[in-house]
Amino acid sequence: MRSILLPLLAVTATACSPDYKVSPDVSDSPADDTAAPTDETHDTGTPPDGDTSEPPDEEPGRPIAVCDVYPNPVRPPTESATWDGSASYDPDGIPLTRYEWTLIAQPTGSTMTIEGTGPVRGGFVPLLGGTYTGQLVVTNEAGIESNPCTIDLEAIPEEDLWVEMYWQHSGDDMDLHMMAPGKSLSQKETNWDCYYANCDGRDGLEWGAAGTADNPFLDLDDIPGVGPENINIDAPESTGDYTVFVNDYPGSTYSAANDVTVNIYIDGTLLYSDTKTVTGENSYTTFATITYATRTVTGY
Ligand SMILES: [Ca+2]
Ligand SMILES: [Ca+2]
Ligand SMILES: [Ca+2]
Repeated sequence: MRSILLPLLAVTATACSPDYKVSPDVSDSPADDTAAPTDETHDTGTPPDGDTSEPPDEEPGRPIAVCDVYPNPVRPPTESATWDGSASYDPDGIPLTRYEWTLIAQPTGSTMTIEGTGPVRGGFVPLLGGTYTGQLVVTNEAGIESNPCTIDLEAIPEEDLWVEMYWQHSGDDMDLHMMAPGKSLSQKETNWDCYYANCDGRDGLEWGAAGTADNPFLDLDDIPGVGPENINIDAPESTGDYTVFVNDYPGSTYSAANDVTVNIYIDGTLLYSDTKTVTGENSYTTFATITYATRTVTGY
């Protein structure tokens, strides 16, 4: 099921090519003419990886920036992507001296940057699901800049149920909670409620059938910042409804209004996103119930 739905999301979310390439490959670009392949110089101007990057904007006298990123999609919050501009070139053969990668778009609630220097920037680990857009400008030894290329990196949860939360103002410790199917909020903060105190890391909680596939895990926990936190389940139970709520934990006092956002993905597709304003301390705000059997999310 997962393998069918992931490409569908990618098409919907980006209007980009659904063809995910995991490494730069200049050898399979269709040749424009019958000239002998010249992989090292790209003297035909054909975009070496044009099916995942916007085509280079050729202009006489300018170097050409060529964007790639892999793996794509990437799995939050643990898998690392690499932005790769090493296929960039100068049609006149002038050496390139500068590669400027910039993250020009990312999901709301994400504050990432592309770190490092040079054409290849690894170690990019998205915490939130969604689209991250990188832009590259290269400069040649003569000081002439290319036009920018851009490429979208999709961060798509692999778990069949993925709940993520972030909030607006730091200094206010919000906690993400999820109740097991069929359990009421009166059982919160027991082992039928997955939250920071009992569900952190890959130990999770034993819910459902024997084995870990239907167990919940809190992958990310945050206290001083603005999140994100996330709870996920590889293969959710099909009986009953999960309930997602947020506790404004009183350990850090911040009683002014704070906007809290919860996003819920089922089978890799974002089905729910809502922002609620939370004020005061130690309140419990219910966001949604999840009926996995019918792949539905009901907001409150
Ligand atoms: Ca927290
Ligand atoms: Ca289990
Ligand atoms: Ca508060």
